[in-house]
Amino acid sequence: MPHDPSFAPTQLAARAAYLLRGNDLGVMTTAAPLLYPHMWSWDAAFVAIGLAPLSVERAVVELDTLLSAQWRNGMIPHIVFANGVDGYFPGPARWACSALTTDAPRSRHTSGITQPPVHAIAVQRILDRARTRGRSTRAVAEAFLDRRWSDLVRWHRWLAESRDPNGHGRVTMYHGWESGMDNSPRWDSAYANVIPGVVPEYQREDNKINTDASQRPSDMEYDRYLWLLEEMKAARYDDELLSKAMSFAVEDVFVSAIFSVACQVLAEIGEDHKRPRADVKDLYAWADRFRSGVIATTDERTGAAKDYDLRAEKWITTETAAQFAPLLCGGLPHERERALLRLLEGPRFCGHPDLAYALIPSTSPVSRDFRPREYWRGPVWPVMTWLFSWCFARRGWAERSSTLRREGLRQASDGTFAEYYEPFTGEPLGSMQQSWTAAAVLDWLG
Ligand code: 9WN
Repeated sequence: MPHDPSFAPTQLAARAAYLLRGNDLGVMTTAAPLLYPHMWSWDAAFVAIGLAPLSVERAVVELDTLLSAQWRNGMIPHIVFANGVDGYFPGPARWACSALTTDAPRSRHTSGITQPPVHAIAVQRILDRARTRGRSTRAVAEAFLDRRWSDLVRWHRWLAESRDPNGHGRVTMYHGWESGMDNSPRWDSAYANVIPGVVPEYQREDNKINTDASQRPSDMEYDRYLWLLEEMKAARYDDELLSKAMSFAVEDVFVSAIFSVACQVLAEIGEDHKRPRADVKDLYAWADRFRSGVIATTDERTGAAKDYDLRAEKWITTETAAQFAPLLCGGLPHERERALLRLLEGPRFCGHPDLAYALIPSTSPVSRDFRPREYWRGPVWPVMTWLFSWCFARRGWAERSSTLRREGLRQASDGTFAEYYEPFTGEPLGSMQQSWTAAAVLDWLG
């Protein structure tokens, strides 16, 4: 009989736990050992979800570290830099946050942009795990909530106010990195209108670590990424100035759906744990506003969601996983929701006959933008599988949720814990030993 190279669940969970231990710097877990040697915001939330079944105490430390780098205006920055660690560009010197704004923390170096707000989901998972433990562990989770509740609400308030100043119910992003889906075809047209001025000289680090150029964004894309940093620095990271000055400004429908879910989750936690009524009320109101904002973008026939380019004043229609944003937060009329589920499960996405696993590719294999190896332009990202699977369970779609979990685990059973996978061959790509991939596996098996 041929040898099956895949790991059994207990072995896989043990390896995932070992990986997180290896990436642990003490109070923060690097997103990946070589490519990403610092703490990333949404990675940290997923890491906390993976740590929770191992140690609620350690999971709480992860979120505490992240929140201790929160900006004065409420923003959670997309990177919290590990002290004295080099090897990632752009690093603290290039961002220059604390030199440019008093909003940035003094005690930690951070980047000057944000990332998707999945943190309330992590808090929920920590509380879920704590409930199954002894009194002292439950007390650790409760104390965390006491300590950090107002910071979490402040974070959500910043997104609702500073990043949706006109009350559209959609979160505005000033950099593709803020979406977490850096080079998704979703952003191609908006980036085409970014004309880089003089970008101070720079050396990429990522392509020294991942030397296969077909797996990472191009140099042309990097020039734009770095130019946007210069625009932000010129505006001293000031929320109001950014909204006028940035040449890239998009309403991100996927982040908006995540935000709606996160507000709902946090409001429910607030109710359960007797937090201030005014906070809970605001959170429910934001959950509703952003759900409506997502639904307003959807196609009447298919239910597919769109992003909006504020600079070009144009809707952005692409065939990517972000089309399914309404499935995360709900709110579509019944028939339209069924149509969107058919799109998800049909041949343009999970039902494509050539897929190695029935999982959601970042870009549809039938789209002309599809590149099977190129980062957010095609590969399957395990952390996305986890997010959809968790949201589907919450929506009451147990079978859909467990199908994603089962397929996600089959994919991960190669034991590489890759950042992303080639959809047809199942080849692991990007960084190996990626923390959030291990975290997804631990939550599924925990
Ligand atoms: C830029 C850490 C991060 C993820 C993002 C992913 C990638 C960074 C990069 O890695 O982005 O933030 O250098 O490519 O796109 O979602 O949080 O894992």
